[in-house]
Amino acid sequence: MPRPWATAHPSGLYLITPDEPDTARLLQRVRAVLGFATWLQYRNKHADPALRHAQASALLAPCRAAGVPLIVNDDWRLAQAIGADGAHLGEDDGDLRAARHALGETAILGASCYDDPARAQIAVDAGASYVAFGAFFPTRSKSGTRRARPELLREAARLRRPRVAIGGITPDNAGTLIAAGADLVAVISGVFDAADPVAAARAYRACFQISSPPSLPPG
Ligand code: TZP
Ligand code: MG
Repeated sequence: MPRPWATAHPSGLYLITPDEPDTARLLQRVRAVLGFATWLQYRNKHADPALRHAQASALLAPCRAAGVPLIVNDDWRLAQAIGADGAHLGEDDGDLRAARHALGETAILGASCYDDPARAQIAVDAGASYVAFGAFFPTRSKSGTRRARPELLREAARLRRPRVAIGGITPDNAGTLIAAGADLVAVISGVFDAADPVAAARAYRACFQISSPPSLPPG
């Protein structure tokens, strides 16, 4: 019996929140562009646990209203506590198997795989429903990133999981990654630091309308 997250074919803009300390302002910024997103990830590297809980919780209602799954970065326990749709874990964020067990088989569970295809295979075996690679381009949103090549996305097709590309992605460079097999492009600054975030979000979306057949092989 296939699991729902294994057969879904998400594609488009995977929007990630900026480090916004003001919750009302965060909601305002997210609401303006949420309609262009396929998924939303709550990420705030500067907030304390109480603020992270409050902000993640506050995002649930607009996400539900827009039909956009909410994924919590770094902390599957927070995702579980607020009833989010999933979690995204990096190498310092604990055990994917434990997260899968706690969140259940329908949760979206993502793994940062950086530039490492072996890590992606291990993540899938441990229950990841999607794999994320990057940074593909220079970014100011995260320090110490490892540079990934678009070929990695091609090679990762064999995992038969949605492939997320991240890192310095703009509407101008997204096409290369989509052509290489990215199902979703994950973006912070390209939307939230844009002079016109709505126009920017629309432009990412358009990249997929131009060049995106479902890229997962039937299974
Ligand atoms: N992981 C790799 S690059 C990155 C993360 C979280 C930051 C992406 O942000 P931006 O602003 O879209 O480059
Ligand atoms: Mg993390």
